Amino acid sequence: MTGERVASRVLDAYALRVRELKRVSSGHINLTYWVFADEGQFILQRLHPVFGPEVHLDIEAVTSHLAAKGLETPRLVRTRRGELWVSEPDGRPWRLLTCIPGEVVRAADSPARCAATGSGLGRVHRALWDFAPDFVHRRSGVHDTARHLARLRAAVTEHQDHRLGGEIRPLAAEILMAAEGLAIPPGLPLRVVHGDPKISNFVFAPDGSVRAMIDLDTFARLPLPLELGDALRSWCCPGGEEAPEPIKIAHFAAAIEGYASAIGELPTPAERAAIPGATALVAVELAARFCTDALEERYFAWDASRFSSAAEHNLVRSRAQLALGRSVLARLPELQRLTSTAW
Ligand code: GN1
Ligand code: MG
Repeated sequence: MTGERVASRVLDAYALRVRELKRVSSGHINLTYWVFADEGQFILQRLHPVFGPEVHLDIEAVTSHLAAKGLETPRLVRTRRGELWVSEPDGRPWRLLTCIPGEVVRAADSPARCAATGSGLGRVHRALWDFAPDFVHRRSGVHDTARHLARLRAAVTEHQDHRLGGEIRPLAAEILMAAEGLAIPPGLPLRVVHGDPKISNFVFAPDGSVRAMIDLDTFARLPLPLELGDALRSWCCPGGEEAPEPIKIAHFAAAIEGYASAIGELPTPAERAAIPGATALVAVELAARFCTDALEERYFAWDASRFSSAAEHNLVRSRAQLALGRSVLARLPELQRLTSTAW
């Protein structure tokens, strides 16, 4: 059965009069549809196997907390039977979310955009600072860099005869070299954070401010610099995630100022100081993940209208993230100065 037919069957579980269903293709992970109903607009998603259905209990807890603190957030819509998700016969969970109207962008187009996004992320972190959820769903090793690198090494060994091996192998070697010595200081506290704060996971209001964060499957306790590093590696490249461009310093400065002004004195000096290094770390780690997927072709969604295979697309993404990570390392003292003056 096509995704669309399963999607409309899943919608029968909800008390909605559906008018139209449209595929949304921007995410790399979950299959997503935009639902137009008499009752309003919604987002219907089939969960990627990397997440278990119990993640919805966490989403419900986090979004209740955010809403109680006055923040806008998508909320899970319960089925007619009061359930938070629907299990399909194919075994894959689906869920329906309210839709936050606004603009979603694939790249941060200006320092002002970065300042607004920094302030939006800071507000979310601040609202979650005193929140102590018992997360039911745990996706371990999200930023276990050593494990991502080990996977890349194993994939290189396993896929010796890959048709793009001549391009992928040297790139893998460069990634492994760039990753050497990259780490955040040990012993940093764990904070409740979004877990995937890339630019396309924010919804903007017409005045440019952040209305809400979306893609709520990844909330977790993480060292704060890794969350910020993931954010900044995404926000500080106006060409987008696939452009092999160096980090944009003006974007970084605006982002970190926006974040600092919203979060205030909550992060410790050690957490703040680790942010620039973590930005390089997450970029190189993501380069490794994309490179592994260039060999394995099984994890990230890819765009068949622009590339002839997952390998080609992930190779481009991997190169871009490596270039970004290297440029962060080259400008580290400057980024550290900007970070310390932001607070
Ligand atoms: C994935 O689902 P999406 O596209 O928002 C990935 C993130 C990566 C990101 C890179 C669960 O996020 O970890 O940083 O792609 N999500 C998962 O664009 O692996
Ligand atoms: Mg997303």
